[in-house]
Amino acid sequence: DQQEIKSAESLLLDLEVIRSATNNFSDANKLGEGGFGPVYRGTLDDGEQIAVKRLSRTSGQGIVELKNEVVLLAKLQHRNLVRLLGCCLQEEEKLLVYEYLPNASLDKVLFDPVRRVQLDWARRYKIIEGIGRGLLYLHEDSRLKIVHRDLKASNILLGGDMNPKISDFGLAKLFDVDETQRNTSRIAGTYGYMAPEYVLRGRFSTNSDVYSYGVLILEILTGRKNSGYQGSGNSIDLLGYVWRHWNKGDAMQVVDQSVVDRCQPQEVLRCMHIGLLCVQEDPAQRPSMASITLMLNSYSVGLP
Ligand code: ACK
Repeated sequence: DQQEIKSAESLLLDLEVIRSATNNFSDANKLGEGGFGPVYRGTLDDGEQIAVKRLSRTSGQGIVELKNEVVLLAKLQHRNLVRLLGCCLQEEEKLLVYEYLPNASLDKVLFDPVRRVQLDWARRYKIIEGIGRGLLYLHEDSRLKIVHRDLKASNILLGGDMNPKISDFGLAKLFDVDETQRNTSRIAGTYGYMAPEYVLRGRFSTNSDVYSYGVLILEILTGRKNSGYQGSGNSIDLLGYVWRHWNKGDAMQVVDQSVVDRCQPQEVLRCMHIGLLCVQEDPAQRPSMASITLMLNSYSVGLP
C-alpha cells in the first residue's frame, strides 16, 4: 500500500499552498462535514477552484479510507467521477484535494428543503444516465474492476451543467478481474442503499452496487428518500411504495411533479422499471451496468 501511494506521488501537494487557498481552513470556507472530517472550498493562485477534504484527528478509520481513496482515484479518470487533483499526507495534516463542483450533492438538490432544485425529466434522466456511465466505468470499462460500496445521493456531486460525478471512494474495493463477490465482517455503508445480501451476510459485489444504483434511480424519479430498514423523518420505505403502485398499474402517481409536467410517461416508466430490476432481492437477477446503460440509451429523450 505504501508503494501504491508512492505511485501517486505526482499527486502530492504542498501543505502551504492548500492552507493559503482555503484561508487557513477558515470557517467561511467550510462547505460541510464529510465522512471523515470537514470539507473546505479553496482557490488556487491561478484561480482554479478546489474542494479540500481534511481528515479529523479523531477519525481512526479515516486514514485507512483516505489512503484507499488516493490509491484508487489516482488510477481513474472519467467525466462521471470526481477528479482528484492531489493530496497531502504529512504527519500533521492529511488532505485530499478535488476539483470543485458548484452545484452541491444530489442529496441536497433532491431532498433539502432549502437547497432543493426543480429538475425536469430531461435533467433527471441525464443525471441517472451519467451516474450509470460512471458506475459502468468502475465495474468494467476502466481495465480495473472496482466496487464502490457506498453509492448514495450524498456521494453524487453535481457539476456546473448538473453533470453528476460519483465521489467518496473510501470504502471502494479493487476486485480481481475474475472475482465475482467478496465477504466481509465489517459492514460499512449506508442503510437504505445497501443491498440485502450485504446487510445480512456481508456479501458485496458489482451487483450490490447495482442495487444502490436502483435505489438512486427511484429516489431521482420520485424525489423521495428511501429509509431502508429504519424509517425516520420524511423518508419512507421507497421500494415498497414504488412496487405497490407499479403492481397496481398507477406508477406515475409516485413520480415527482416536476418530472410529470414535461415528460413522456412511457420513458419515465421504462426508467422506473430499470430501477425496480436493480433492487431485486436476488443479486443474480439484477442486470449488469453494461445492460443497464444499453437499456437506458435505447430511449430517445428529447434533450435540449
Ligand atoms: O452537498 P454539499 O454542498 O456537497 O455539502 C457536502 C460537503 O462538501 C461535505 O461533504 C461538499 N463537497 C464535497 N466535495 C465537494 C467538491 N468536490 N466540490 C464541491 N463541494 C463538495 C458536499
